[in-house]
Amino acid sequence: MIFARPISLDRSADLDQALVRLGLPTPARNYLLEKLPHAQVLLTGLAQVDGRFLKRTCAEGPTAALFPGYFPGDQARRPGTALLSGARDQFSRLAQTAAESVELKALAEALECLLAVDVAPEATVLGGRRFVWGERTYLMGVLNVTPDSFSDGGLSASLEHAVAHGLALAEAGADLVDVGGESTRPGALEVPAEEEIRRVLPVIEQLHARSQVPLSIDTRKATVAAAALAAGATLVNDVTGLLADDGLPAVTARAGAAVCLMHMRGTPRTMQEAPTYEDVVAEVLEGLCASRARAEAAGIPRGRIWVDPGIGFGKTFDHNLFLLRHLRELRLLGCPIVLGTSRKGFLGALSGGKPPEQRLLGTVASVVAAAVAGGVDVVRVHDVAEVKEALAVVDAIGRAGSGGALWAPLGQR
Ligand code: HH2
Repeated sequence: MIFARPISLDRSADLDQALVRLGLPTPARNYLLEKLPHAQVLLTGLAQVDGRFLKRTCAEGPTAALFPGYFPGDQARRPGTALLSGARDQFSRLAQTAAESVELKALAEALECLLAVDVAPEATVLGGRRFVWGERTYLMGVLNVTPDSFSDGGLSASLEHAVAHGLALAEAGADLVDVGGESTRPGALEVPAEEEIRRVLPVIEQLHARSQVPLSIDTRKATVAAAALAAGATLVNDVTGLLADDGLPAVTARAGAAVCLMHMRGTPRTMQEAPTYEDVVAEVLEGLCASRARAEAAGIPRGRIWVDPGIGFGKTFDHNLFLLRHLRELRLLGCPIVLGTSRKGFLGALSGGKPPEQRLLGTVASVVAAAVAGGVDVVRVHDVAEVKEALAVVDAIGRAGSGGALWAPLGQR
C-alpha cells in the first residue's frame, strides 16, 4: 500500500495570514496558496513502476522543475521508499500526471490523499448534535461499567452510580459519553456478551432518557452493539477496528450509527507481549485503511467513520510516543481522529511511576501536545472538566486571527 506521508508541511492558515498582511485581494491569495505551500513527503510502499515514473517525471527531462524534487531511498535496504520535496502546485501536477496512467493508480490516490490532508472531514451528526471538524477539539467522556478497568474499575458498580457519573460527565462538558462493559486493559479476559449487556444496557437506557448527550458503546461484539444502539447509543467504539466480530459492521450500518475504528495488535490478553513493528505509523495506517474498507463495504458512509491509533493497544512505550509525535500523518485517512491517552501506562512511566488516578497532568499534556500538532479531533478522557479547560486554551490559541487592523482581510477593516 502506498502512503505519501507529510513529514513537514507549511500551515496554509499561517501563510494566508501573512498574505492578508500584505494586503492582497482574495483571488491573489488563493493563487499564492496553491503556488507556495511547501512540503517534504515520505513515500513508502512504491512498486518499481512508480519509482520509474517518479524518476522520469521529477528528476529527468526538461519539465522536471514543474514537479517536486525526488530523492529515492536505498532500494536494497529500504525498497519502495522515496522523499519528495516541493510546492503544492508541483504535487498537484504530479498527482494529475500519475492519474493519467492505470498502472499508477495507487500512487495517484496516495498523492490525492496528501493534497487533501488539510481538508476537514465531513461533519458527523450524532443524536442531533453536529460535530464540525476543525472548529474545536471534542471530548468523549469515559464511563466504565466494569469491576476491573485499569483506572476506574468498580467506581460505577451500581446502576445509580454509573448513571450519576455519566450525567456528571455530560454536565462537565463531554460532547459524548462512551459506555463500556468490558475492560480491554492489557491482560484482560473477554467478558461474555450477556454479562456485558447486563452491565451497559440499563445505564444507556437511563442516560438516554435523562440527558441529551450522545452516547457511544465501547464494545467489540455485535450483540452488545445491537442492544446498545436500540437503547439510544449512536456510535460504536470498537477497539478491534471491526476485526473481532463479523456481524458488527452490518449491525452498525443497519442502525445508521457511526463507528470509531481503533487500531490494535492482537487481543487485550496478548497485545503487550513484545509488540514489534517495522514502521509503526505505516502499519497503523494500513490497519485503519483495512478497517475503514470493512466499514464502507458494510454500508457505513465515510462521514460516519472515525479512526483512532489505539495508544497502548499492542504498542510499547516508544511506539506510543512515536505515534503521538506523528499523529498528523493519520490525517491521510480523511476521517476524524480520536485519541485515547487518558491515564495510560506510558504517562505513569513518564511521571516516575504515578498510579492511574494521579495521571491528570500527564493526560492534559498529552492531549494538548496532540491538539497543538493538529492531529486530533476527539479526545477520550476520564477527567472531562480539566481537559476541557486545557483544550479551550489550546483551541483558542490555534485559531487566533486578530493581529491588529493590518491583519484583517481587505474590506473587513
Ligand atoms: N482505550 C480504552 C478503551 N477504549 N477506545 C478508543 N477508541 N480509544 C482508546 O484509546 C481506548 C478505547 C482503554 O481505557 P479505559 O476504558 O479507561 O480502560 P479499560 O479498557 O480497562 O476499561
